[in-house]
Amino acid sequence: MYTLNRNALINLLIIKSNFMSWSILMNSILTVHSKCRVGFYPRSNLKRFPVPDDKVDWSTEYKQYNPPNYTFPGLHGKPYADPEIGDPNFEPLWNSIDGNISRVSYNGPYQIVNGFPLNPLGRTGICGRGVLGRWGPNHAADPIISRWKRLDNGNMAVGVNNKPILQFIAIKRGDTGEWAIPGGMVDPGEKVSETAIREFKEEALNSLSLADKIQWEKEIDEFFSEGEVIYQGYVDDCRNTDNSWIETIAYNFHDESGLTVGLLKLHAGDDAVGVRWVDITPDLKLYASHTEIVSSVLKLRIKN
Ligand code: RP5
Repeated sequence: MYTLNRNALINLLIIKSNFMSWSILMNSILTVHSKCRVGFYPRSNLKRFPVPDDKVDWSTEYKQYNPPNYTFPGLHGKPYADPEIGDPNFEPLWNSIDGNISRVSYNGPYQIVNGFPLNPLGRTGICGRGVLGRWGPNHAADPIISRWKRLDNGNMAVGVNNKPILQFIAIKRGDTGEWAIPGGMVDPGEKVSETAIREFKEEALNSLSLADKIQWEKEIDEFFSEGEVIYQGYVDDCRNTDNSWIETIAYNFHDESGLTVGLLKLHAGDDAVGVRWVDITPDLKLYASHTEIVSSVLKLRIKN
């Protein structure tokens, strides 16, 4: 159950001021992570140390636990990346707003052990920073653009139990090849809501012709003035480690009439283009925790 601590409350107030309308935050979807506990770590040949379900929690003793340590060498000196822990010039303010970087977790205060932040969801089988830029929380934003599926004659399409079918704009990720929300990482000093809109434009509008892009830019800015926070919290991302993890705020921007962004022609069904309208169905499988996040939009829009 999501507990509304002081940090979460501050974040809520910030979010509320960004949009004209908003909904009650969804309870944190995740109580345990699994996708960041299996197989090889991305962009490495390191296999994660096995972490059985009953040994995920840090409070459970796991004497044999000996995870490999990995920090992607390419992070060194990158403007979006922290220096190494132990570097005398690096004095991060954990659990705080640190200059223009938020090191606050939506899951509440996280522990610091021997100078290293600990993943709030528990062990992942790998320590270090992996390929993530920040130690501790790495903040992302996810825009879920939705519309009702319509037939060629404009009538709403219906699915199981005669219910309307909700669709959202998905992109195909270049790293894992999985379909996902077109989200991205928050730049230092950037408002999370602005990241969501920027990422949508960068990732989903790229397939449009220049003329269409110019026309849509205007429409989209108006459409994006109203959004609803659908989820705020941890993401079960395969890049997470014991000391670095991704958290997100997901916003739903819904085109009820289908007459604005809902008209975007995204080469539906064409996987090669990498962006399309996708039906939100019970068998939908997406990257990281995106299935759960997108499903919560369905719960919000289809009441019963
Ligand atoms: C996910 O990774 C987040 O939910 C967001 O969609 C995405 C951000 O990472 P990049 O796409 O920028 O790599 O965990």
